[in-house]
Amino acid sequence: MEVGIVGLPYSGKSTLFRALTENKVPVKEKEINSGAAMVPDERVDALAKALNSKKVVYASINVVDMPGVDPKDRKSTSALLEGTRSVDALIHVVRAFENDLVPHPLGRLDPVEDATVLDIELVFADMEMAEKRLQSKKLPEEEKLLLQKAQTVLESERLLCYSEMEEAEMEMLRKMGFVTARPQIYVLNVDESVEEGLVEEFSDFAKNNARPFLVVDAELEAEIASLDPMDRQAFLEEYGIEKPAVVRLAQAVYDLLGLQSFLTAGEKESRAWTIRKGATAFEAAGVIHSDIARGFIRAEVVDWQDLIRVGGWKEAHQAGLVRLEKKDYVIREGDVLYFRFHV
Ligand SMILES: Nc1nc2c(ncn2[C@@H]2O[C@H](COP(=O)(O)OP(=O)(O)O)[C@@H](O)[C@H]2O)c(=O)[nH]1
Ligand SMILES: [Mg+2]
Repeated sequence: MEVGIVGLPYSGKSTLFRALTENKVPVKEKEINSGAAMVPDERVDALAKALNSKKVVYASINVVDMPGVDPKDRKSTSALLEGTRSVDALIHVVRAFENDLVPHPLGRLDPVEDATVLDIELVFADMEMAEKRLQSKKLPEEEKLLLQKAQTVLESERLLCYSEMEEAEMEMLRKMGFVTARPQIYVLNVDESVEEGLVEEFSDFAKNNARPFLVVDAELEAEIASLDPMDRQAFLEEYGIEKPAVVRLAQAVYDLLGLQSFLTAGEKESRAWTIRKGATAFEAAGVIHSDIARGFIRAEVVDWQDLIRVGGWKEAHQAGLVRLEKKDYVIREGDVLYFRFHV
């Protein structure tokens, strides 16, 4: 899974990227930065402790930090498109902090207006792409009709994803690289001096636009993310942050894209994996390895809390807590799976 961070220049995109990737990826200002964000998961930690796992592996999300879209410099949008080709969703960062050292590119603080300006820039970028594609000589009729339909939406200054386009059409447009065919999550980047009215106004705006919305202090979270993991919790608590941005954002992305996690646990490692909601045990096996899916016999399934309570697989079997499920079993959030397979 991959998400792309978009926004106006100096909204805090790279700062959020640093927070999400724990400052482990060097950031270049005018380039596309890409790296993995590990999603801390207390269930995995607890499983690893209970089962003495040698390794802990969290689910990860690939994050792409895009150069800022400058409304005064249209050329930058083509660079942006390059980075968004493969992403499943966009994190739309909106500036809500004052900082005299880094002036706002439009010289004022107005998150709602900024979000609207950026959306229009994305619409322009997609219009350009639609025009370019329509110029191609050997365009199949079906594709031409789809592109014209997309053009009509874009010309009315609407984003493809929030229009009457159907999901199958959207899927094709995403494959072609249209940036507005990707769903968005707003991140309002605040600092501690932000006025409540500003947050409320933006919250209403997000609701009206049917987009999930998080308030993040990116700079503070980037600083906390550079601390030793053991020290982070205390700082988060001190600043009244219940969960780090990466956890909140991952949850929002999962909800937005209809994803969930399943777990595996043993002596070797305890681990969280990402899968779509409604996925079967067979699909889960395939996420781990194609051989496990191919040779699938049965999945042993136990709830993570049950497994921790009894202390291991053997004990869980003895207590009758482990179910044997077939290929078509539908995975539930919190399931710990062990696959029996034969290749
Ligand atoms: N005061 C303040 N400064 C911030 C905050 N977030 C980012 N900045 C600063 O704003 C500048 C631009 O941030 P950056 O992440 O590079 O923005 P980008 O252009 O969107 O990638 C940097 O100097 C950051 O330190 C914030 O919440 N408060
Ligand atoms: Mg940047």
